[in-house]
Amino acid sequence: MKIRRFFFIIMNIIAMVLLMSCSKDTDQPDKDPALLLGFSQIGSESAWRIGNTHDIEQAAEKHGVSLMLENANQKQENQIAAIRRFIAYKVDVIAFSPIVEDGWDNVLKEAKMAGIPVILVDRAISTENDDLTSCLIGADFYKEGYMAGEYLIRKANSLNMEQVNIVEITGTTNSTPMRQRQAGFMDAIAGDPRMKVTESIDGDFLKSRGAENMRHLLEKYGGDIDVVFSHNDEMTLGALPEIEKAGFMPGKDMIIISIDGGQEAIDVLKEGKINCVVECTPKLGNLLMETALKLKAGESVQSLIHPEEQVFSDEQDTSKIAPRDY
Ligand code: GZL
Repeated sequence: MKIRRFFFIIMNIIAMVLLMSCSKDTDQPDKDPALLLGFSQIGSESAWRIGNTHDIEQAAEKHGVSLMLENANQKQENQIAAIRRFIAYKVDVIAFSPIVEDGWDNVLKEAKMAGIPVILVDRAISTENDDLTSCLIGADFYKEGYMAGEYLIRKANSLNMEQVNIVEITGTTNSTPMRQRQAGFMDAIAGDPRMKVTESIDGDFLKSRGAENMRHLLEKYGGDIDVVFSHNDEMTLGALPEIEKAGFMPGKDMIIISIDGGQEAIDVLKEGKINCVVECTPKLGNLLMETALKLKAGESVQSLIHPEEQVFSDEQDTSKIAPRDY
């Protein structure tokens, strides 16, 4: 009798252990995400921006990151509201691409109080408090502008130009790419007395505004325009038909310089209607996920990470430019 009772108790203990281990497994989700990342994206204003969003989504999946991505539709107030939602949701890391450089201190102080690290993607902020963000992952916009200016000097030399009248269609006023591309370009041409910027006008990185601004500039300066320096491909692609409607051949009668390097602009470069496209890669997703995972693990990260970028132009065999997936 005692033996039977002993075996009965042992069997019950084994059954309980097995049950607990099984129930423990079913309580656990199939796979805990590596981290929960809140990302506020500016909008969908350009092929570059759409490519950037797609790359971040792909990188999140590849790294097992649970991504809360919110599109701000070009409004800073929507980005601020999204960051507040991420804080309330207690995400592990917040990342965002600030549409303009100013106006972020209050919401970033709230993120800091909540103990949530913040990564800047693509664009920077201007602040007195340099401890509100952990890292900036984005292009060296000053260098992009400088490389555009260096190309123009080489092009003017090859055409034996004595006077170079430039119109500039800028990106969103007070955004990092606008400020730094303009600064780099102006610094590159500053020492060349032939170079004269007749007007700079804000195109907000939008195709429609590129067209509208080009119409205004053609009405005002017409054939006196030697160069169009545009801060992104969208505005360039908006401007080109207006140049042709006015009876000029872009790439021939006017030197066209653009930035981003999306497929559509590269195709037009190959047609000879754009002379130079400075690359600005939107592929920041892997760098973002690797950095966010390090922050969650309590590891230190570089404060500034610039991707490698190149210049595409009519100085090279453009038929050899590899397909661009944005
Ligand atoms: C550059 C990015 C700019 C692109 C534009 O990194 O911020 O914003 O050049 C985009 O196409 O709108």
